[in-house]
Amino acid sequence: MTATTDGSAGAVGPRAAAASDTTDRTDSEEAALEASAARAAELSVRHLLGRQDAEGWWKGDLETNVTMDAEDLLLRQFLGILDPETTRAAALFIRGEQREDGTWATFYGGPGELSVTIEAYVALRLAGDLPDAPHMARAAAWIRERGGIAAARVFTRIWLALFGWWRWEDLPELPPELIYLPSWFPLNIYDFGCWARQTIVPLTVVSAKRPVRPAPFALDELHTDPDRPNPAKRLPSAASWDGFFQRVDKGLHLYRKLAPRRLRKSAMDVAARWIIERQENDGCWGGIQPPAVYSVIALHLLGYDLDHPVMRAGLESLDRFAVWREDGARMIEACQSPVWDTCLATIALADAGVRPDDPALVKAADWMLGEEIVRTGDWAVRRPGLPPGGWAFEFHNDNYPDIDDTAEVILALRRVNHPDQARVDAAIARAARWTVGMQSKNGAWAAFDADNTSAFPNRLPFCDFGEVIDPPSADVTAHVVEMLAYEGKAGHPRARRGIEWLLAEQEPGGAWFGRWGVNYVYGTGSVVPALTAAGLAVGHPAIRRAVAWLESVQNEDGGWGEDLRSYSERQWVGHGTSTASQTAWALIALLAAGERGSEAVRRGVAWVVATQREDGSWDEPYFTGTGFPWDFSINYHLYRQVFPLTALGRYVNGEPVLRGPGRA
Ligand code: R04
Repeated sequence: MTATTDGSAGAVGPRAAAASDTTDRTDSEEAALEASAARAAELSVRHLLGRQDAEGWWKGDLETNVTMDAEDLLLRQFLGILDPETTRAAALFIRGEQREDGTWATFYGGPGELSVTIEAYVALRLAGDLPDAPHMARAAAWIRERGGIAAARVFTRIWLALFGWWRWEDLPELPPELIYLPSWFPLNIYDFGCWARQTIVPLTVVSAKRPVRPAPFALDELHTDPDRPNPAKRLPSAASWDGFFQRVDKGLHLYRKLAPRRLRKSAMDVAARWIIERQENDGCWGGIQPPAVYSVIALHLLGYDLDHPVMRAGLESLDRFAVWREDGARMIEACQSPVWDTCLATIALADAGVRPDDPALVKAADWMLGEEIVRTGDWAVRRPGLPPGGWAFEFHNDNYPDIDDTAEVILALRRVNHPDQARVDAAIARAARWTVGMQSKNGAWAAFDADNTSAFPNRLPFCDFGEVIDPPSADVTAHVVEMLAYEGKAGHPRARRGIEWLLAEQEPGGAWFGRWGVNYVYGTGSVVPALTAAGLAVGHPAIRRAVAWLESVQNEDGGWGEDLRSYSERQWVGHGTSTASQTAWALIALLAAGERGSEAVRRGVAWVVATQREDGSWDEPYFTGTGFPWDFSINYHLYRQVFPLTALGRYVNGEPVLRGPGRA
């Protein structure tokens, strides 16, 4: 969109009447906007400081979709530990998320989704909602219309098979013997992204055991034809990859009958050991809810009683994913984001002018230092010998620090004047060395692993949901490049390769794809500040193209928004209702590109100021984060506070100046 002259700067106060001296008018408008931006930043700082935990961290709710809540109830039903209070509170939440048409979506404003709707429906039946209740009948009719249970994803059908509502025979096979494949062999467990691996290893045990618990009710209303569970199943040509892997799956079904019993038993023992070795200090697995759920089921099937220490800790960790709301509803978080939220809040506060030695920032830095991961993890399978360092996203995930958090924590620590600077420097040195060592062969960085790019896992019929590999992405690579630049290493050959990769990755329209945030606005908002921090001139053609793209998708109201549908439909790329976090990402990029005085920035800042609430916060019903693009979306409840503050801070105070070996 080209700059308009009518302006949307209502928040800044009434425009001066047409003056003959346009320069003066612009200057006073600029001053008014700066003043209101500074006031908004101050309010926001106060709000954010008020939300810091006494231990130094921040954590916003991590909102996803009701499969988390439904599966939590199904798990408890399966284990025989479903209690009325949990059921009531979870059902209250699930009911509140149902849409007008009877369905459940995977994100705010999104379309009804079959697998989510089935799981939510079954959970409500567990809670006692009857099939002929209007909200249930609407859901069931919609489910049948879409092909019923047969058309649901594999995960959903596994959950139903646990109660005999689906036939195990009609699910893809994934044998536990998988765990024996060496790490150089195609489809070995280390070819899967860490989250998929942590989910799949326990599921191989579950699907080998094929447990069926008595169903508390029939579910005929969700089948289109209960006698022919999967009428749509047709075998694609053997010459295609899909056809090939479907035949492999047929072979695996046959293998199930022939598998030597002792081999199978020892494979499951190895899997159990693998799972138990990876249980975190707090009893969870990988810091995310799904692996914990499946690990608890698998271990239970292998004979671990509910009061075995491993099981007890596992079940207690599941309770910690629950957020109890004021209305009595209970929401399950897929994951908790304290490290990520804390480094982003620290950056926001520092860039908004909170002094580097402010006790709040020192406390945050202290807490982050205590979270440093000092032991090796499964990432070392691909990078043996690389010394450990870095940070994970969650409270407890020592097996998997991630590259994104590590880069951002370093950027945050460099903004704080910590009394023990030697300790900070040492932690950063370890973390930066680890990050550099995790560079993939193509010169870019992924979130958790290096060179996790095999094409095979995605081909398995078992893997019909989400991402199952962890290839490098522009957003993570940008954060690493930005960190290396501020560490004074922009000229290092490793950083140069990352920069070259980013430049090659820019799309013809001028934007970068967003893997962990929605979408091109996030990618572009990540890459532009990284490239300019690394010394690329703001006049570089790549930067100019990015600026032009951002300006072209600015909304009439001055903000930016990009709908999650941009992952599946081109026409949504760059488009959607304005949100606080996405507007901030665009502004952060434009400011880094030297556009501070532009009409686009002026209108964007005015939008941020105008939409702030009285208590200094912003609202954001839209989901602007992703676990997996399209399939699994995240509403990070702190994004709406930290990113607008970062943008306002940089608008008011200029680009960040960091301590340490970089620019300071
Ligand atoms: C924003 C960048 C930090 N980092 C990404 C971390 C995201 C944290 O949130 C989640 C991560 C997840 N992974 N896998 C799942 C998941 C959920 C999150 C997951 C979801 C569903 C199923 C299995 C796994 F909320 Br089923 C990595 C780079």
